[in-house]
Order: sequence, then structure tokens, then C-alpha cells
Amino acid sequence: MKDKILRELYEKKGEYVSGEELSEKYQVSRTAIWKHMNALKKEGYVIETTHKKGYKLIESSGKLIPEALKKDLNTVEIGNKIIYFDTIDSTNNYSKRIAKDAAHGTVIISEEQLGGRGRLGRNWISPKGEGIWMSIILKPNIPPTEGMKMTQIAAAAVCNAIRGVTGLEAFIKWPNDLVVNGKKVCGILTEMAGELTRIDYLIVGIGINANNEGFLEEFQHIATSLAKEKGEKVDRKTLILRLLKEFEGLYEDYINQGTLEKTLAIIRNYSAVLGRTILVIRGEQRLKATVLRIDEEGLLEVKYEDGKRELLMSGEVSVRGEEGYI
Ligand code: BT5
Repeated sequence: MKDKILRELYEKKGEYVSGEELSEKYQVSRTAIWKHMNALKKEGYVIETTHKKGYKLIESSGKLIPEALKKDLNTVEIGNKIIYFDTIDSTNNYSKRIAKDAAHGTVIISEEQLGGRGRLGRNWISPKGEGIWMSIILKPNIPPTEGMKMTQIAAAAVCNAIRGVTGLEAFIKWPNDLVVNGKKVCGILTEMAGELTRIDYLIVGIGINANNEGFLEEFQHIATSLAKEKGEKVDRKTLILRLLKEFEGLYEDYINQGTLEKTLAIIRNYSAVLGRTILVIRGEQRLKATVLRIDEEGLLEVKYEDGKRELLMSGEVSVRGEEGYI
């Protein structure tokens, strides 16, 4: 009920909504409406109340609720439907639960994840209200072998969005991280379901440390947030809107042209690894290598110390800097 009331207030933001009308529409008492309004105020919404006219939403609480986002969203398909949670296990897990029946482009956002996931069963720390924890459900007609390209499209879109909105110099640490000043600000987890020859759906999970203030001791040397690097808070809504727009542009380009050209241009231009010496990590094994190029499929070509060359696929390896994270 509280959500329904919030939606009503949003639709008429800046105008009064009468308590009486709400109570009739939803068949609840005016006292119940008043209690819900108080609960919303406690959550940070600024709601003006006058005895005669009713309730007026002045300011949202900075939460990423769909009504607030959709008002300014400038995409065709991505984000047409936005599902929002205050808290959830993981937006990727939730996406999996609904993906079969969900429309292409559905976006799932949560203020907090209690079981946020990274690759290979690793954890992703997702504190409440601080970051952008979201997933996009995609249903492209492409072979499963192409699925991993979505990670690169997402990385390029996040990179452009961070640069455009914050002015920070974000770089892409192949294949799925974004770094600012050598530390991780974003991770991407792409998951897929389907058969050998056909994708049922893809889920692109994106975690951005927007306004995180502190990190657990164990992550302090590898993780940072946009706010920490910029010295001021970042408007999460503006960043998401830009990200979805950038993502849709690059995605459509790939689907229509069949090439990753635009995405690759961004990935190469803002690469944190091209031309550098890195460590290639596969399970327990760590090998020093020089990064030669990112090929037309988005694979990373490296040259090991013994002269051998290899094309790395994104799913199988991690890369690190020789000394630090990158
Ligand atoms: C990733 O994995 O970087 C993918 C992260 C994807 C998170 C999004 S949030 C929305 C969606 N729903 C989910 O459940 N997941 C996606 P990986 O490359 O495996 O990196 C994971 C490692 O990053 C961890 O082992 C930590 O060392 C580190 N880490 C964990 N939380 C972090 C954070 N908030 N910021 C920076 N590093 C973090």
C-alpha cells in the first residue's frame, strides 16, 4: 500500500493529492493513509501536508524508485520496466527468478544486496543506498558464444557514464572491472541461460560504488567509490539514466551492425591494461604477461615471458597489475 501511495504522489509531484481520494480509491481509512505518509517521511521523503488539500511530495529521498527514474529516462527498450527493491539477496538472482516471463530490457534495482555476487562465487559488497546495484535482462537473438560481449558493452557504457557524469577518469580493467585511480569502482557479472545454440536470456549485473564511504579493511587497497575519488557525492539517478542510455546505444549498435566496433573503440581508448605488464590469474596460477591488443571479438591478446602468445577469454581469467590491483 505504501508503494501505491508513493506512486500516486510521484505522478502528481508538486501537486496536492487528497487523503480522502486516496482512502476511497484504495479502500483504506484516512488514518491508514496518514500512517503511510508518516512512514514515507521517516524514509526521507519530504511531504507537505495541509488539512484541506491533502499531501504534496516536495522531494524524493534520493532513492532510486522507478517513478523517479522513468520520468527522465530517455531510452526505447532498456528500462521500459524497472523493478525496485529496498533490499534483496541479489538483483541477478532475482532476475533469474523472473527472466523467463520478463520483457527484454527489464531493469532490476535494489538499494541493498544481502548476497551480492561477483564472478566464480565471490562476494560483492552492496551497502544500502550507497551504490548502484542493478541487473538488466536481455533477450537477444545471438548465439551463446556471443553472450560475453554483453560484459564489454556494459563496461564501455559504465565507463562513458562515469566520465560523462562525474568527470572522473575511469578506465576499463579487462574484462569486467572499472577502475578510478587504480582502484575498483565497478564490477560486472554477466550470466546466461539457454541451450547450446540459443540464448533464453542474459542477465547483466552491474555494481557501481557511487557514494560508499568506507570499505572493509580487506578491500581498502583494491576498492574505492566515485564519491571518494571526486570528493563529493554523486547523483545516483543521473548516473543510472546516463548508463542505461549509453548501454542501449552500444547494445543496439552491436545487434544491428553485428560488430562491436563502437564498444571496442571505448574499451581500447580507456583500457587500463593495453600495453602494460600484468599478471594473468587462472585458479592458483599467476603468469606475468604483456598485453598486446584487444582483438575484434574483444579477446585480450597477451605475450608471456617465454614468448608464447595467448588470446584470453573473459570468463576464464582475472588480471592484476604487477604490484597493485592494476
Ligand atoms: C565482479 O566480480 O566484479 C562482479 C560484481 C557484480 C556485482 C553486481 S551488483 C548487481 C548484480 N547483482 C549481483 O549479485 N551481482 C551483480 P569479480 O570480478 O569476481 O570481483 C569480486 C571481487 O571484488 C571480490 O572478491 C572482492 O575482492 C571485490 N569486491 C567485493 N565487493 C566490492 C565492492 N563493492 N567494490 C570493489 N570491490 C569489491
